[in-house]
Amino acid sequence: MSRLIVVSNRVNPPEKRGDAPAGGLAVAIAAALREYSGFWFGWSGQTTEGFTGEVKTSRVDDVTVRTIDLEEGDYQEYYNGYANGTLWPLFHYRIDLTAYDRSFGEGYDRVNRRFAEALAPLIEPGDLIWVHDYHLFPLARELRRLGIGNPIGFFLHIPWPAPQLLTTLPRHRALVEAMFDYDLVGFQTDEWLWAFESYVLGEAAGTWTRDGRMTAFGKTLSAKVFPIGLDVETFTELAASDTAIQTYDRMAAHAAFRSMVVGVERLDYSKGLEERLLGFERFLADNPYQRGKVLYLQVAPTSRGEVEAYQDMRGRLDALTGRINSMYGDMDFSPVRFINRNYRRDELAGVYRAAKVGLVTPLRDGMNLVAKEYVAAQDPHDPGVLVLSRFAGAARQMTEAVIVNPFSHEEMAEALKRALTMERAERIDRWQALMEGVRRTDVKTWRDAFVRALSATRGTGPVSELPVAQGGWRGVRAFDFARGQLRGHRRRPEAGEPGA
Ligand code: GDG
Repeated sequence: MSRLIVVSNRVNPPEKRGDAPAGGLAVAIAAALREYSGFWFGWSGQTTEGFTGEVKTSRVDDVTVRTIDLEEGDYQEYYNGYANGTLWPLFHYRIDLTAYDRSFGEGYDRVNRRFAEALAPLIEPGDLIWVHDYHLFPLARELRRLGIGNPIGFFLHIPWPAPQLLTTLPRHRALVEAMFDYDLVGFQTDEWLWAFESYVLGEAAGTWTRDGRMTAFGKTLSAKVFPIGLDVETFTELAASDTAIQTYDRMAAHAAFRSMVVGVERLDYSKGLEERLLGFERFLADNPYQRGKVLYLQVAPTSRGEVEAYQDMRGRLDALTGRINSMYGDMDFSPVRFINRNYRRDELAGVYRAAKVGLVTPLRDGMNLVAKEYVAAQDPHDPGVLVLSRFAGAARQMTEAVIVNPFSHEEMAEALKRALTMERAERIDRWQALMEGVRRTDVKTWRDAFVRALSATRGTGPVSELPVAQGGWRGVRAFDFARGQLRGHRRRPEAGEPGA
């Protein structure tokens, strides 16, 4: 069987399964690699004075990891710069926060080249290479330049922006062209696939081939939807652990007859924390009889603390929390508890279970695994209610949640009220449907579907002639999201095209 080589920016498998670092990607990849032979390649998280390119190999909780160190300049330009100062905000629709700095782009290309040069000698014929996320868009291009012809797939964990936004990026065309060095490109939802398709067809004169692939820049790729899921088995084990139960008891005692609402995420502007606090404030303002009866706990460990936009946000959140607590608190009670630290996953499971409402309201999110974790941690006989932003990829699947527009404080307040007063029978019905979906589309389904689709590609070969549909029409395909598959569209061939 082929080996699977997973490549991502950071390589950080959890040391112990209960003790994972924050970040959905690490959790999902570690689960995938326990099942396949192969290794996980990427940055160690360390910086050195000069770049050595030395690859270090180790084994962490049944996963073989191979890492390289980066230079300080790489870290600033590639990681803090282009990846998290340019691409992350742009791909989360925040062009107001996007830094367009040429040196960042140069650092980004340099690090992708360094990754490729360190990885290429480790690749054997037959290996499947699976690249993750926005830090590494041009990695396949660099590997192809070094003569690697293996199948290479790419999975984007975050949204793909609408063309109107992407075209604000100075080198947008080069970025999309580099995608065509992959054989397979996966997105979390149909919405992100459509946005990609829209750029390729509209800006790059691309087309769909009859067998459901996309052609542009003289190259062809498969583009598909693979919604990421939870490692449900491991997570439900964690939720039943002693630590989870102790945390549950502690939280239940702390809430002391109050209903607890919980939010858990990395401290990131895409997660809508300010809007959530404003929505909660509105809820307290509109519902005086709920004051003193509801406690909102927000767990938000620091992430990317060196990027300026993150530091600014921190100050605003502290001010907002202070305002709500002084307005609606009492001598012995504060309605908002904002905790800026990392908890163990088993502790989080206990916190989720103790909360009557899981408030997951990002402004834009590729998928959002917290929504799925909240559901998986609930008591089947007395489950809490998930309030979920319509702008999370997860909302495409989790339609039985209370779906909300996080930009509207009124809607947020109403959704909270509805969730907190929902009858048990309705909570159980909704939870059962949600849990069935969480189980059906778990991390294994995601991983196996991607690896199967990648194995079915051929790697780089000569670009074949565009197939022409019968009757002189060229086949163009679009995604049918009700059926989860591509459906055929047709358009007239243009003058000069075969079949015109
Ligand atoms: C990206 C995409 C996509 C949070 N706080 C703590 C902690 N966490 C864990 C959660 C969850 C993970 O971090 C967050 O995953 P998300 O999916 O919600 O979000 P991102 O980190 O932005 O992940 C996202 C994901 O990739 C996967 O494709 O869903 O859309 O943005 O697992 O539990 N974990 C621990 N302590 C904390 O305090 N241990």
